[in-house]
Amino acid sequence: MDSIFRRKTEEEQMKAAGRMPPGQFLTQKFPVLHYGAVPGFDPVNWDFCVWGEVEQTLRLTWAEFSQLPRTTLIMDIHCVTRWSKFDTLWEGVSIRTLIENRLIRLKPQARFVIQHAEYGFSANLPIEIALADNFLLATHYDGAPLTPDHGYPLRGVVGAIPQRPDLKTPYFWKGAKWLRGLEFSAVDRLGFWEEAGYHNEADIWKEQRIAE
Ligand SMILES: Nc1nc2c(c(=O)[nH]1)N[C@H]1C(S)=C(S)[C@@H](COP(=O)(O)O)O[C@H]1N2
Ligand SMILES: [Mo]
Repeated sequence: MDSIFRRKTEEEQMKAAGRMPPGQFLTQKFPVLHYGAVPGFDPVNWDFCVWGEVEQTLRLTWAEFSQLPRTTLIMDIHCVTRWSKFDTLWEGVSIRTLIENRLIRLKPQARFVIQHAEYGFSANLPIEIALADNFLLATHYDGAPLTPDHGYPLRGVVGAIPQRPDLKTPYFWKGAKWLRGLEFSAVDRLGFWEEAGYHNEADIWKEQRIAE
């Protein structure tokens, strides 16, 4: 009972604060959503690759990835199936850091980023969003390594930063769990859910859920 009242109260607070996109409800749980099975992780053979419109392809082992400078990020995440979770804490590596450290050197024609994950899953984003403060290559959620069903060891995450209405925010599916690589592209290419009929831009405030 207690938690039901708390949920309603918090939902009203988020609405009043302008943090609740249309058609969403607040959840205090962390639902698990994906297509297919949860892959295993083998730290010896796992790698993270960057290719496409870059000056040089990059391949990092798990040991190397774990040494990269880290960023923490608190944001609200909004799933197209209508649950929203507020003030979620993530830790990982930002693509911008990889660029600043010159591990990634973009060619000028790079305009889109396609996340490639285990089992061929992919998610596409314009480069402006993937390099913005509300996108992270996350290894940790809420101070602990990701659990296998939430994407261990690495996933993309994207959400809304309440103090940053200037940032475009897509639905949470635009972050690929079990991420293995990034492809920079001059042209846009639909990812897994986008190919299945979900909206390519997926703006949470415009309720861009399904492609027209
Ligand atoms: N690899 C992979 N990543 C994925 C998906 C998927 O099917 N496979 N689904 C997306 C969808 S639809 C959502 S809502 C979020 C859910 O993340 P969660 O299970 O951690 O809540 O993961 C996204 N990332
Ligand atoms: Mo989703």
